[in-house]
Amino acid sequence: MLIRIRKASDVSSGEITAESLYLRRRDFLRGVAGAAGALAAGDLLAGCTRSDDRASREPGPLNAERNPKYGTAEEPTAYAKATGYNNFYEFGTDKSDPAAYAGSLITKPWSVEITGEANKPGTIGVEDLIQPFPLEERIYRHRCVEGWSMVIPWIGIPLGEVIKRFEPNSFAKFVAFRTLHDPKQMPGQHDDVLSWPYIEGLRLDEAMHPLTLLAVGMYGRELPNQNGAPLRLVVPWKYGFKSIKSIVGIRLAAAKPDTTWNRMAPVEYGFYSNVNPEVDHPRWSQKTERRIGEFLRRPTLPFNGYGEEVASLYTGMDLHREF
Ligand SMILES: Nc1nc2c(c(=O)[nH]1)N[C@H]1C(S)=C(S)[C@@H](COP(=O)(O)O)O[C@H]1N2
Ligand SMILES: [Mo]
Repeated sequence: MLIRIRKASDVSSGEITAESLYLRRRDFLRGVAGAAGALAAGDLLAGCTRSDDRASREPGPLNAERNPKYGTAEEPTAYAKATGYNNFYEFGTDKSDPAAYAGSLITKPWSVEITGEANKPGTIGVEDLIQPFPLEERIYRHRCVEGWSMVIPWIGIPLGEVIKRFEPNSFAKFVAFRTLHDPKQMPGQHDDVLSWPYIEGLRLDEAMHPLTLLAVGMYGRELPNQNGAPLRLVVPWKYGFKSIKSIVGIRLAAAKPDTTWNRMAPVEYGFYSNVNPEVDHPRWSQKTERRIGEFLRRPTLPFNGYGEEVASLYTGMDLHREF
């Protein structure tokens, strides 16, 4: 996705020449058109060793202005962890599977179909979908229902701004999301560990909340495939599984949509799935978490620490029952 390429003045000319020429030659030899020449961004990629071979598979650079209003001052998790310890069952269920196998996903070109209760539905390429909006960098806490967490500098745009373009009508109360379903590109879909395609949903007001991000990058680069390239949701006050990856469909809905994990185990995974240390998973406590890269567990915060921003969305609801 050629969105915003780092300005030439941001890197030394030596880097540009050596690496982009090398990549262009490789792309040419492979017959791949339009791939961005990846520039070194070593300062952002702490903990990541680079070799020519590895660099050629790294996602291209992406510039975005940091938005300090939304986000944490905490130190981001090492890039190698954030891109090497993943849940993306379309590529296998081990944490190392997505990094090993997501190379088979073709993310360019990529289009997204917007359907349902909207005045202006349609199918649009991902570049055009996000082109009108300035990319923002936001450092968010990211907590999996399994009890680990990370701090990730995402790059994206507020989902709400995107949804407005399609003009939801007065029947729209929810937003449903769908991941690509193509077992040829996503070999994990040959197994029925989950029902495919992976689907998720939000209430419309959750989707329109300014914290809710449609991400196209992380750590100053485009999204690696294992993190949900080219387009994923990031809902930082909910458990990680709500943040659906590699989105091909967005549907505005009048009725509450089905979600993959709720369908699989309704007693364990509710529609809301807000991070809540007071509501344990039936098989384990949710009171603490292990921040990847740290040794001791730390307490889990209500709404993952974003309560000031989002608690008002749930006034009057019993969050033990509507979990
Ligand atoms: N399509 C799809 N989206 C998905 C998943 C998945 O298996 N398939 N796993 C979810 C889970 S359980 C988590 S914790 C996050 C992990 O995101 P990360 O690998 O970028 O940290 O992605 C979520 N989105
Ligand atoms: Mo998760």
